Amino acid sequence: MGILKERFKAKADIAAVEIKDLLKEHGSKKIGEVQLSQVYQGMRGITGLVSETSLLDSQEGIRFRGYSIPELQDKLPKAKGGSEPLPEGLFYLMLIGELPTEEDVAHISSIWQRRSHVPNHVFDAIDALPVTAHPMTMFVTGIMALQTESNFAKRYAEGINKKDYWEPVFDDAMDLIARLPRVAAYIYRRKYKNNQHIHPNGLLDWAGNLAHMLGFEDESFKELMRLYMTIHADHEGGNVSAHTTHLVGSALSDPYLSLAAGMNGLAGPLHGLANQEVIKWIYEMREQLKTEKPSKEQIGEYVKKTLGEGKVVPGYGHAVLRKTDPRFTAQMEFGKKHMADDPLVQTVWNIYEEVPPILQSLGKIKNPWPNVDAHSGALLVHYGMVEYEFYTVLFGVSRALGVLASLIWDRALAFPIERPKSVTTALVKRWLNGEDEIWGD
Ligand code: CMX
Repeated sequence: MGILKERFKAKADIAAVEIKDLLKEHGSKKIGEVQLSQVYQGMRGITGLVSETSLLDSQEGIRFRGYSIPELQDKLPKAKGGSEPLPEGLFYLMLIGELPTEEDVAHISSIWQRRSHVPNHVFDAIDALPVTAHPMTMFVTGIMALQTESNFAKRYAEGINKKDYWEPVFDDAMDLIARLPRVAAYIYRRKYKNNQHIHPNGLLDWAGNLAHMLGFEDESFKELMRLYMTIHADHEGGNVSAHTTHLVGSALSDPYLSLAAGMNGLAGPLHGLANQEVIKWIYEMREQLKTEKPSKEQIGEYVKKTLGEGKVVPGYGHAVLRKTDPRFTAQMEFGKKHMADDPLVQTVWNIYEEVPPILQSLGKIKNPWPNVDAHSGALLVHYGMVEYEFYTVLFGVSRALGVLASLIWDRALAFPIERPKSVTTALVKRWLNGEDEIWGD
């Protein structure tokens, strides 16, 4: 067993005993009451999941194992000469629960380099799709084609002891994370760069190598990728991509099947696809207004037009957050440092001034503030990555870090198959009339 695996196993054994004791003593304690409106409206606010890797506070935003994004930027190891955190370090933190040393991070970089080989049939599967296919369709196809490599699926077929499930899940997670940058870069270069692919550079860190294979050698783009891959990685357990990965994994579907399911959820416009929608929306605004840099008044009018057409303003609002997303702020800081004069980035900042009061004035939107997707595209465009349909793939590569670290924990803690109870409206009506009961199991 490798060092990382051993360390994880030691932590997981302690946690499993703690949880067992905790449930023995407090298992029947009530966490809260569920309202009928929550049952109908997306289970908002119902605590029903355990996800060890991060926790979201509605006011403060995300904390990964207790650390905020600015704290991660301060405390996680950096690339040589760089100032942004290496995502390898965040993965270590999410998996082990402690800050990594430089050596731990170098160890993960080298494991991921070693395991990054993508078999040819994966590229063939992607190539079988028309080049017009959406990059997220290609990405999920690539992940599904990689499933032939699943250690968990093989070991399960051989009859693995359930106590050992976590181990091949750990191996699959590491393999998958190692291979995703190559799959993502292949999709980008196939669709947008004439099928001219770039070999990996084994000397680079995971995110730096992704930037390199995409075709961006600028050191500050590599820094952006390190930041991007860190801040998009996890957002506790209830968001669609994390919850789906966890749910599908609970059926003992292997990590490839589980991640592909989660990525299909990320591809929805109310979730990860919002990052492409933001840039598309700004481009359309600029085209309609015939200006590269719309004024604040023009932006305000355009927002009202969007709302009037029954559409959402992409990049704004959140199911849990009630303040500006710290992931937005981290990207804004990056923008100020590297490209303060960029007209598109400035437009994003002007939108940030204009949109919240308008959304607030509608009276129904719980959070008028920007989320992570409001900013990310403008930074990518600055470096020349203008192909916005690709953006959600980048989100997905990063999100794999969090959801796969969680999946390893799920199996180590022997979480059972997920199966909440559903009801029909007919039953709800009978229950309201006192003619029937709504059972909890
Ligand atoms: N623009 C217009 N209307 C919005 C809105 C926005 N940005 N955000 C919320 N609303 C509307 C909702 O559609 C809902 O309208 P109806 O009552 O007519 O159905 C109402 O305001 C109340 O919604 P809410 O409780 O404030 O928000 P939800 O928890 O239901 O939804 C989210 C959260 C993110 C789906 C929603 O804010 C939204 O659609 N935002 C735009 C898309 C987006 O940026 N998604 C990315 C989120 C981050 C991520 O996962 O990557």
